[in-house]
Amino acid sequence: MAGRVTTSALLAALALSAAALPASAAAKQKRCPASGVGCSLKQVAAQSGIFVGAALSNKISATEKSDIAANFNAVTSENAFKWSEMSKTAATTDFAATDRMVAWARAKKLRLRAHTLLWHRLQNAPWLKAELATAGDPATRLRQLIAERVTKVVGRYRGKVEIWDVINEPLAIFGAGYDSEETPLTPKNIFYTTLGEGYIASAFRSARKADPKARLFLNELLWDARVGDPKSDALLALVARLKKARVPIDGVGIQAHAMLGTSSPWFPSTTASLKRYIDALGRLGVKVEITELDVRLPLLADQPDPLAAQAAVFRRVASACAQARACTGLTVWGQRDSDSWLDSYSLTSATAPNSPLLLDREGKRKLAYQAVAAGLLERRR
Ligand code: 9MR
Repeated sequence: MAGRVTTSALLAALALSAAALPASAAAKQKRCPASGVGCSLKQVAAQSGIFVGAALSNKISATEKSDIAANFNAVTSENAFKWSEMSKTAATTDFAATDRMVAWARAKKLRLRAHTLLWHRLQNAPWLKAELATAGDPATRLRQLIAERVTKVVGRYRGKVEIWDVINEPLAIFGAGYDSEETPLTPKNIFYTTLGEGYIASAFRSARKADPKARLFLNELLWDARVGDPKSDALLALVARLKKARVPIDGVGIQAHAMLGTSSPWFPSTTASLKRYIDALGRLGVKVEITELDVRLPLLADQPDPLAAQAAVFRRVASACAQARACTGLTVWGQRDSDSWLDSYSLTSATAPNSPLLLDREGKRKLAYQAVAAGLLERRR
């Protein structure tokens, strides 16, 4: 239960040890068997109708980019669209990296998910706090800055970016509220503390106006996406409020970083519980995507076969997505194990290599790759 997760449980879970990685390879074929054997995830995506993607960082090599084009039919910008990356000062917006990414995704015929327009926790505009501190009316100034950013960025890529993560992680890390105070793990939510929950609706409305055809998502971090879990229920309630207020939200992203140990809440509890949760979101009238899936291998070091156990976690998530009609996509947070953010993140770098992805350091397919394929092929069309 997210409500019961504590910082010490998180840190204890993060302290587990790592394991090495074998790999498996597969050849191409047209119609995939239920096991997915011999198929790329790109072929699985075509057959299942579920988009399968990977996050693309600004830094990766041409080889790794070609991994994405060969294995996936969708891509998410890992960092390029974040406010901190695009606007080093209040007066400037740099489109060089995002232009390159949009052009590349289009050339490779990959669906692009642009992540993200507003995120208070990390990679927010570095100048925003000072700007609001000196504004006569901080709320009016913030409303104006949000409208300007959303209109400028979404408008520039009108018709070229299929999905926007308009809002990222609005809710508190643990529990059901908002980050109203600073804590050691997170700054306060400056958007919420300045404007209240209405900041979410304003951003969605500006985005819809800037590109009426793009699909607009709210992306959230859940430790255990399950009806009855306080944070998961808070997200359901938030989406219900937005829908009731006719806010133009098309979808909800469930990040799915499986970072915690099996002794603490695990993502997801079971395939059935995740499916039930996606169904509950679907009944509110939104589509759902698994947006940032990764599974830290060190957490499974005590298992007889850690790579098989890792594959089983991936399988549970993929199966739930396939079984829940509202689920339209599954994205992993990087391609090769060597690209993962977890190896440089302060709370997880001690257990590097975390090896949380579908391709090993050489780009070979891991057991987890096959597991995602088999899970997604459970979709009946
Ligand atoms: O993968 C991203 C990493 O490169 C950045 O340094 C980090 C900064 O916070 O953000 C990572 O991506 C995050 C994503 O944007 C939102 N959900 C959590 C992800 C991991 O922190």
